[in-house]
Amino acid sequence: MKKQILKYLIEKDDFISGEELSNIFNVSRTAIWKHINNLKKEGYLIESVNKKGYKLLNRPDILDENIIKEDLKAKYFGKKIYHFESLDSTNNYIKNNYLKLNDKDIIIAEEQIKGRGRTNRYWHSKKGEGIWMSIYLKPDILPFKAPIITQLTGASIIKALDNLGIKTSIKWPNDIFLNDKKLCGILTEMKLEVSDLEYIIVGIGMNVNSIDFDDEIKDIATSIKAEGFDISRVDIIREILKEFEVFYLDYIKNEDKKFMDICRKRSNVLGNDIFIIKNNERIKAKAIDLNNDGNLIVLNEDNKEEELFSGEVSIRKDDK
Ligand code: BT5
Repeated sequence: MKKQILKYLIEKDDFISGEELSNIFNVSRTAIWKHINNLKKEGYLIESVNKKGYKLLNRPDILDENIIKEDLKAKYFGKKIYHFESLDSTNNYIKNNYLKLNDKDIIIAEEQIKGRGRTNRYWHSKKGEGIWMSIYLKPDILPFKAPIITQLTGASIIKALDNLGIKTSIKWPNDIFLNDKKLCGILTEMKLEVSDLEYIIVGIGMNVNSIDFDDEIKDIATSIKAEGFDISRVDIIREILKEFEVFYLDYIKNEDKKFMDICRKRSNVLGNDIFIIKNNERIKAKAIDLNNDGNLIVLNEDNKEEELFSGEVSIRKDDK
């Protein structure tokens, strides 16, 4: 009943009287009042005005499965969302529990104690400050077709944020930038069973509400809020799942890679001089293209073309 009342308030988007609600749901006005009070306790901001009734002003930004599902446009992704107050890492959760999970399940944590970036770098993931989320995938594809899913995810995030009025760029292979600072990182991992793909984990870490960053990242990181936008984590997750679903299903079913167009168009490295960091070595090069395998084509110092695979390579845009 509470859920139905909520749905009604969302759709109405205006005042509705207690009497009208009690007629619609065939319960007393006191019962309606109790449900409204419970919704308020859950964090829903509901205005009550004498003679006018109730109006929903704001929904809570809790990453609870039911709240995300309320207005979710994705059909498959988000069907099952596991939401935790705290985890070591959402990617680790999948690694440790994959036998109990199903294809396309989503894991979200309000905080991560040991959030990870590539090569075990620490990923700052404070409570309530961002989206710390992993997607569990069990596609029937060959293992070599999996790494490009990092690019697919990047394109989905760019599109999702476009839909919300935030224009970001992508730093190959796995960073989303907003106003020249890192907003989001993607960590794609996979498990092989002999030579077959057992699963893929797509980990997404996006700073949303953070204002004060730890010293280690304060010069390089930003958040949605720090750049002046007021958008809820729930809305961002809904958009990401919607856009990811379209690109992912097209890729798995038809090998469609139109997401690579977005990665090229919104790349902040193509055409620039960069430094490639590989095994602690720093090599100067110029980024010239991103091919349809998701690999970066660079011109090295001898003017020779080289294809970079995302795996263990980092790039810097300048000599920092
Ligand atoms: C990444 O690695 O950018 C991938 C980050 C993926 C995090 C998600 S959260 C959900 C899921 N569960 C996990 O445990 N991980 C995934 P990489 O390209 O290696 O970048 C790591 C570097 O980014 C660090 O060395 C810092 O310099 C910087 N960094 C760390 N935390 C940051 C943050 N919150 N915002 C911006 N930059 C950060």
